Amino acid sequence: MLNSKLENLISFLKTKKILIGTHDLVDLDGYASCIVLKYVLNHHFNIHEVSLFFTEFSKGTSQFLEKITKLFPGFDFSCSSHADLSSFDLLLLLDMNNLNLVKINGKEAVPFIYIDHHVESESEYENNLSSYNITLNNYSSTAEIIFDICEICNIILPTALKWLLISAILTDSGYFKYGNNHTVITASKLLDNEIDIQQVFLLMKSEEDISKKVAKIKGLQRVRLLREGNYLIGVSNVSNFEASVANALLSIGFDVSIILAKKKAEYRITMRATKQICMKTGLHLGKILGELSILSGGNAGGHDGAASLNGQENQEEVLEAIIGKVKEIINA
Ligand SMILES: [Mn+2]
Repeated sequence: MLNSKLENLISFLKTKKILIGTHDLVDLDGYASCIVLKYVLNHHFNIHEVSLFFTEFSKGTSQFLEKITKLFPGFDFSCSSHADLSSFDLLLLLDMNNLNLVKINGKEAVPFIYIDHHVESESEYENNLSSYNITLNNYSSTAEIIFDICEICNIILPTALKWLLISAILTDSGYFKYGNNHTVITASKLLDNEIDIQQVFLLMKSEEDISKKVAKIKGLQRVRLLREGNYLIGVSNVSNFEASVANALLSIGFDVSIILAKKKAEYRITMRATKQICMKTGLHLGKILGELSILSGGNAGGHDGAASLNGQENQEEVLEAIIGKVKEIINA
């Protein structure tokens, strides 16, 4: 399927002026996928009017970039954070499937295409050229899709780009915890003599922020334990680092974690579930939050074991509905 989609997409892109971008708080998967796709379009398909655009980087991405730039001093990892959309024909949006997640002025006016691995979003936009979208939710990262594109086209990537892809795959798959066979096989193809996995681990190790540690501890102090048979659900709240808190709850023994974080004008609910509970019960957090996003007046997205929702309204109702839905599924 990727083969035929790719052929159509490439012939459509041939004559276009393209801007490649990803969601805000750029993570490694979004960053690596954009950089490598630009390389592929430039070097393999001779499409040269391609620019990159990134908004704010996540802390992890910034730390990683600092280190990888030192490792490959000759390689240009830089990118622009300003883009005048009026000079482009098309936006290629990677690692996202909801236009709201990208912060570019005037984005509504430009035709766009997604390349992504998340569950397809409910929202439809007039300017999405949906027949060209490549959305494969059986992939654990967009980087794997981009690598498959390289393989289909027999492209040999420079070592620095392989570093980016392997790092992106490791982050998004939670070091294979959320991955599948394809994830491991792709990683093994990327690891050649020039890349040592221990060196990659070292580069990806980030210094843990003291405020993140405090958030995790507070999240644990406030946790509400709900027991459903042999399953444990943890509900808590923090102001920041909700994803880390959600992960921390799983690591101490909860099967499902639900973390509420109140932001300025909105609230965010972040959830995690173990692979085991998802496989045994059919629990799919991305679907649950997707269904409740209308009630929240916001948007949601994610996978079976990891998902989040940004809402403006009905915070308590949404939270209770999530808990109810999780109980219903795991008791069915
Ligand atoms: Mn991703």
